[in-house]
Amino acid sequence: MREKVIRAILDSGENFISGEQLSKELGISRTAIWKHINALREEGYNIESVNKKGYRLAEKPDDILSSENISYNLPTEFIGKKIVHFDTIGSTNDYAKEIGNKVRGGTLIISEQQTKGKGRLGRSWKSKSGDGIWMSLIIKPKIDPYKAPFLTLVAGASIVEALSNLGVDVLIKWPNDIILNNKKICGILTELSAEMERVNYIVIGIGINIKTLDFPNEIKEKATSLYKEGYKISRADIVRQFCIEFEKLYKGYILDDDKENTLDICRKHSAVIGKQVYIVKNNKKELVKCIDINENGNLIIKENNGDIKEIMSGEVSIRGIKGY
Ligand code: BTX
Repeated sequence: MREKVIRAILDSGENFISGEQLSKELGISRTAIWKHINALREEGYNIESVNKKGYRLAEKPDDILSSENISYNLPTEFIGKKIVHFDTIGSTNDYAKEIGNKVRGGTLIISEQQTKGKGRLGRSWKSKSGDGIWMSLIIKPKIDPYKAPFLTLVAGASIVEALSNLGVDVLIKWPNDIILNNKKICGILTELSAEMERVNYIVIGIGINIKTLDFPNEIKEKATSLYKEGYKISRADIVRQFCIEFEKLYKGYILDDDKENTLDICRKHSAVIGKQVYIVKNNKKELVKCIDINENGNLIIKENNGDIKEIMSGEVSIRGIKGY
């Protein structure tokens, strides 16, 4: 019901909508309307109320990651149409896996804070309250499991496009980091639930640092946020743009086996192609040159002895020579 109340207020734009009209349209008492309005104010909506006129939004609810704010008028078919929003949670990926079998594809789990945010290979992801976008997208493509890792690139390319639409140019450090000014602004963690030949669901976890100004010592040198780099962009706008861009690339890949659009973005915005990097595997690191990303989304590297090799995501970490 709260969602219906805020939708009615959003729909009336700059005009006031009276308590009486809301109560008639929604079939609940004026006291109930008043209670919902108070709860919405607590969530952060700046709702003005004027005697004899009613309610209206005093300002655009830019930064609220609630379902009603993000899904409202979102021009997608299914990505982001259902949003589950938490104030705090262990990990949005873990929660997504709990409900993965039960919900429809496109469902997005978002939390203001994570107490056990996860990175790859058992690493942790700092997710302070209100500082970023900590979200997990559940998708249910009818594909063979081996095709799932490419979706990390689809997600990375979608973030590049989403941020570019909002005026921020970022690079992708293959396969799952997004880099701004040589520092990590976003990480992607893709998890799969599958049988031998069938995907049950895939969870794409995305953490984007938005407002953090002070990072803990252990990541100070390699992490950054949009605010820290001088970009004050609303979190809701980023999530909405991400949903739009992801749906385009995702449909292309799943329905038409189109990888080119994603690969194009990943290559053009690569932080590693043409560069020397350390490939880290089982605590050993080797200096190699990155040549390309091939049609399967794997990284092509040249070793010191001249050998060319193909590297699959998931098996290695990559470190730059200087900086991150
Ligand atoms: P990753 O393993 O590539 O990166 C994790 C590493 O990044 C950490 O070991 C640490 O050095 C560094 N790090 C930790 N927190 C941050 C941060 N906030 N900003 C920059 N660097 C950091 C990348 O894994 C995948 C991260 C996915 C996070 C999302 S958030 C929503 C979803 N839920 C969940 O539990 N994980 C995903």
